[in-house]
Amino acid sequence: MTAQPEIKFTQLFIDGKFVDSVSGKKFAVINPSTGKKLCDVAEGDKADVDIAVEAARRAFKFGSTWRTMDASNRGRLINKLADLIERDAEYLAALETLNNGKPLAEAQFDMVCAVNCLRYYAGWSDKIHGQTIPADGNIFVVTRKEPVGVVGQIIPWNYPVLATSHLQYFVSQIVMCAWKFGPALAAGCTVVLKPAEQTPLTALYLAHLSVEAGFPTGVINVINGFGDTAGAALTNHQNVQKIAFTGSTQVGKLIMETAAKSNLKRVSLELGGKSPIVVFPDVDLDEAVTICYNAIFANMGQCCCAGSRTFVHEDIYDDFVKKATAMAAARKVGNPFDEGVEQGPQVSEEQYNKVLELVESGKKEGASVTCGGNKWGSEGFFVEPTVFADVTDGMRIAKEEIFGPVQTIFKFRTMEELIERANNTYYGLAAGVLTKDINTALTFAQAVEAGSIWVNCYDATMPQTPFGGFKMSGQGRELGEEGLHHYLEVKTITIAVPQKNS
Ligand code: TXE
Repeated sequence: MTAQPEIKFTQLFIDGKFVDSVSGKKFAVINPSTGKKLCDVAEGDKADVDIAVEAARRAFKFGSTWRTMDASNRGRLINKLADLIERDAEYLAALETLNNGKPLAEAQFDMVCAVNCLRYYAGWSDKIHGQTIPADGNIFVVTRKEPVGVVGQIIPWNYPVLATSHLQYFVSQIVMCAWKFGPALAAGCTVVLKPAEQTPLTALYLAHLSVEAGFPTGVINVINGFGDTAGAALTNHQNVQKIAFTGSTQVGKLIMETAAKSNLKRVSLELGGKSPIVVFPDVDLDEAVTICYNAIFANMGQCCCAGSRTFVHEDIYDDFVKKATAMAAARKVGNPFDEGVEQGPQVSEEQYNKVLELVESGKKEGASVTCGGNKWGSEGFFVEPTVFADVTDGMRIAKEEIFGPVQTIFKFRTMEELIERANNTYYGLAAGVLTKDINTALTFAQAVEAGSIWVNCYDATMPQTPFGGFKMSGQGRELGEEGLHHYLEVKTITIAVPQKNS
């Protein structure tokens, strides 16, 4: 077992320094593997958000070091931050595992993903440009892409990290930070980030690394705190020009409302999902079962794009359920620091209770539990890998985001019926289709209402590929070139000239 890492930073990070909160208040961070306190961290609130936003505003001011820096040098700083994460990857991975409960091997892989994401956006820094436009009249017109300004970034505790041999994505706080910092800094914005109250530790360590990387003070600020205090203060702030949020659909709605009522700040949202993964009868069954298993069980099921509705063609349904059950039953649950452990605890007691409550509802509503269905162990927030067969569309487990290690398997007969049922959800984050027939794959891919469609793979999200939701799964996209747009304003500069020339 790897030794548990020392917790080095627990204050707020404002204007390049670690400081206590104005109120002096603190809150406990819990180890999800034991349910016991890991440490106390400073609790930020409106007063701290005000100070952090002011620091971010100063850093963004006309003539500041950040505003006058060559774009290529912004890229160098982002690359330097990536280098430092790489240097300290073992420590950071252990800290993530301690705080979030994810298996250490996954956390280690997350570091690679975070580094890749930052390097991708570092490369964009000096490639963000406008156009010259042949407009009517004796004028010369150029557009510039400018940073939107001070950005508030509010993140959850789970988040996905990246692809292994199965093109399988995992989830962590550090990757979430990379997804948020990368495009914002490449665009030239300054940032106030609020990590999830459950998992502030790696974001704070990243703040520490930003000093070593050489970012000017005030460019990166991190405020620990709760959603309805620190998060709401950020969303409500008159001097924050954009909020990038990842979290629940319910809070996403609140964020839009608050943004509209305060200063019409720009908003991008990456919210929940109930993503279908569909299996046609021409597949290699073992491979299909494995892809579906990884799609739902990765990161304890705490993945926004988890393949949480498994639709299997009736011809192979019974065989699929048998194999899926055997696979889930063999999943190794335990201390996430132990070698070979595939599943740690849910991130918090609240999430653990939510998952178990939904599992109970599935039993009551008549789905068949073929594996698991209970809590696991005697301490911490562990849930048994659970498989439900005979799930029907009206059940709560078919409609609500469980966010746990719970596979729900539905039976389908025709493509037409499948498309209707796959789209019968408020969500639209992702979908998967497993088949050897290209026409079947493309028919489904074109018909399903979701932001990412994976064919014969799942969760294959790379820094280069846009990610985000249709319908109530979000607004806008993260990653790829698309992910930059939300951090940029377009300015049109029109210059009168004596005479135009074509
Ligand atoms: O999310 P919240 P929670 C889903 C998943 C999960 C459920 C609840 O189904 O079970 O949401 O999780 C901050 N103003 N997802 O409660 O509350 C909060 O402090 C501003 C899917 O953890 O949305 C945290 O930093 N901010 C999702 C962040 O929002 C507020 C990942 C997320 O918390 C706020 C997580 C407010 N009023 C949960 N209230 C995904 N898309 O991956 C809360 N916050």
